[in-house]
Amino acid sequence: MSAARAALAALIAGIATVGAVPCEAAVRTYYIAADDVLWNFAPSGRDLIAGTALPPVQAPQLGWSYHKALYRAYTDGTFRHLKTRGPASAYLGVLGPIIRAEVGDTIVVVFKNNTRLHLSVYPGGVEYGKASEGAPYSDRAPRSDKRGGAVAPGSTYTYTWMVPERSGPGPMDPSSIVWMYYSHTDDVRDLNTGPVGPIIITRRGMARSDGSPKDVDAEFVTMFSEIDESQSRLVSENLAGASTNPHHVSASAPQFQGANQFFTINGFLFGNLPMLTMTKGQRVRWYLMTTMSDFDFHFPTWHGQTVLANGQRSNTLPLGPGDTRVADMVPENPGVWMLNCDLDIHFDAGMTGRFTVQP
Ligand SMILES: [Cu+2]
Repeated sequence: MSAARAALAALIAGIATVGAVPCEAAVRTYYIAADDVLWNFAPSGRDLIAGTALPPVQAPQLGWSYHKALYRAYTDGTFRHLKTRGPASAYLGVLGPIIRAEVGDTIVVVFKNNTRLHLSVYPGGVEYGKASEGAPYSDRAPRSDKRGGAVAPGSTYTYTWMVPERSGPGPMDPSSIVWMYYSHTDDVRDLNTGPVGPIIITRRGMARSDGSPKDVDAEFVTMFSEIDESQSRLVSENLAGASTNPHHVSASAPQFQGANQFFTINGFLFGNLPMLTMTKGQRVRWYLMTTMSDFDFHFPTWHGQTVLANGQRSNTLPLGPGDTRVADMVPENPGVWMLNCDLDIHFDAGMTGRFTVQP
């Protein structure tokens, strides 16, 4: 074979290889800590939907601020520098950082537990071995694989998750889908304590270098969640704190549970969700999540626009406990519009936010 023909053969072989593996698989590493954060459900002190003061705090409601254990992103494995959230991401609220990957990638989460509780990071949808499941239960796994299910206070643990085809969008899905990650050490109480975040997986060949889908201009993640502070693992801190319990409420007070349950969007009440801003004609993708309480039946409703979900047109979508959904919108109608849960009791309880469509 002549040198020229050999070079041509090598070139053709190279093209074939590139064709079979269109994108190089990436290892995406995230440094995420659980931190004790004093969280205010309505930081403006106002009902921004009604344009009035907040409803009065009625005992035995503690108030509007509670200690929560929240996932937060750090710049590196020293966990000295918190990654600050810009104004455009402030709406994520109680949600942990968005973990992204393209099908074929590997996700590494270095988790530091800065709280006094044993916590974990359990991921929905992706592929993991027992050492990276983040959920402790009787499963015949060796002791050496159990530490990730309940990471001790002050400890660091590394989870490795793979993203095979079955973790990415299905045939009817758009180019990216959402899963949840959350602490599964004490499943029910952990979610009321706080640590939860989104995992966005983009179809192979459809991701930008940061993992976001190429065919979308703006993405918003909203979690419609009942947060029951009476079931939080930090309830004793909240009862003991002068700033969280100024009126010295007792946990044995009648109606304590009902008075400290909140129906929130990303942990915000009464329109305090920071304004979501998009532009007319943009390709906007909404990722919707719920937590798993007995009352986590929600009906996200967009005013002024419509969405496409699984090829069907709607302006309201049903979500049951633990659901995740994706809805695509091309906003056409400029203005300030409400995003709310359409269930009456949740709407009345402040499960409302707003978004702006710029002309
Ligand atoms: Cu609702």
